[in-house]
Amino acid sequence: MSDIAGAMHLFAERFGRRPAGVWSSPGRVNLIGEHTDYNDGFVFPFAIDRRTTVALGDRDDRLIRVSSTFSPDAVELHVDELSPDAVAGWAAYPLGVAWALGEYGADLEHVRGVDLHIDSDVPVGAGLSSSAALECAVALTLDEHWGLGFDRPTLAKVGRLTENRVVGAPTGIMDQSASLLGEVDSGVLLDCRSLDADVIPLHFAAEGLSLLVIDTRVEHAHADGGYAARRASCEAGARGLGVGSLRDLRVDDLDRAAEVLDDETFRRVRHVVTENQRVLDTVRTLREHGPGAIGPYLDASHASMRDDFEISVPELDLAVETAQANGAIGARMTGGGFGGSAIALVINPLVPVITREVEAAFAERGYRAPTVFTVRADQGARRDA
Ligand code: GAF
Repeated sequence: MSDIAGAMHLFAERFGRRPAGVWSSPGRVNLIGEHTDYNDGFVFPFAIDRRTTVALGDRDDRLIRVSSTFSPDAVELHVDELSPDAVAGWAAYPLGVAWALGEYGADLEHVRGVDLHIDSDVPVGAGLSSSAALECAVALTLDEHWGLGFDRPTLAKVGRLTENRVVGAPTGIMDQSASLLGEVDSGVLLDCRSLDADVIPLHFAAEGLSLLVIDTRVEHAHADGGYAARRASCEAGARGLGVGSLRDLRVDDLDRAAEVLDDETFRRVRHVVTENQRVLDTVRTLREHGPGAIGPYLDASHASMRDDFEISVPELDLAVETAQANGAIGARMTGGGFGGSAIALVINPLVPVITREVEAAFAERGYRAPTVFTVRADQGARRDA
């Protein structure tokens, strides 16, 4: 587990002195609203109690040196040499964030160098946004240390630019927004067009509910083709229907869409349009009837991703079906798809039952053993020390 004392200790071990400060930012689970963010739509994620921690020390020169618990070697770069493709590998994330801050107007000519040590307990490749946690932790660290004064929505854009240009994944703004704006026991309803965010209490614990994550351990990467292909289909659908983005369509418009678009593009569009509506319905239901009533929307979201958007994999379907068959309130894959995790909202006594049943179902099919654990909605990015 990543913690503050641990982060300070690791920094001291790597750099031989105490850090000047420690910051952290969490991974996220998306409760509902998948592949809607880059279509200007709605998402409803929450920040989780798994965090990436950055310990920072001052330097007298203008070098940025980054080290990580997960790599033996530190990587260093002069501030003047920051660019989207200056380095490869894990260090591209923190150094890319420093570059992206400059793209958003930070005066990098007058900042001094820093040493950063990065630690994390957000699982990598599980669809829980370990990369956004890293980007947002570094963005907040440098923003506060250098006194840049960016607001959180701008830091989210800095993280997205890093992901798009440095990592090469054409992702939207959801993950970084969840990581920066999340609050304890709450979800973030984000309008990805206006970037208006509404923090909404989830009341899971008060209602005796747990949110189970089932990491299928099928690794996904958004820099691969599937994610970009889905995004391209959405853009083609919007063009074909003469709208700026799929956000401009309502469920009532789908009959016309079916006439104009080819079958595959139509199904991609139908997922996005109905998913936007499901996000709004989920939030309304949560407010009016509590979390125990949102299950049908989670289930419908999964079916839509499996059948229309075609981003699920057999392991995710099995996780969802097993959770549903054993009494989950609702279940769906979460994140970009093609692997990663499913989530299931369950009453507390069913946590061990569903865990056991999912593990048994995976073993029976000969799938790699999944990792099953619960998460809580936690605070977004913050300074810890
Ligand atoms: C990934 C992306 F990073 C997000 O922007 C979002 O598109 C998500 O997939 C799908 O909803 O997490």
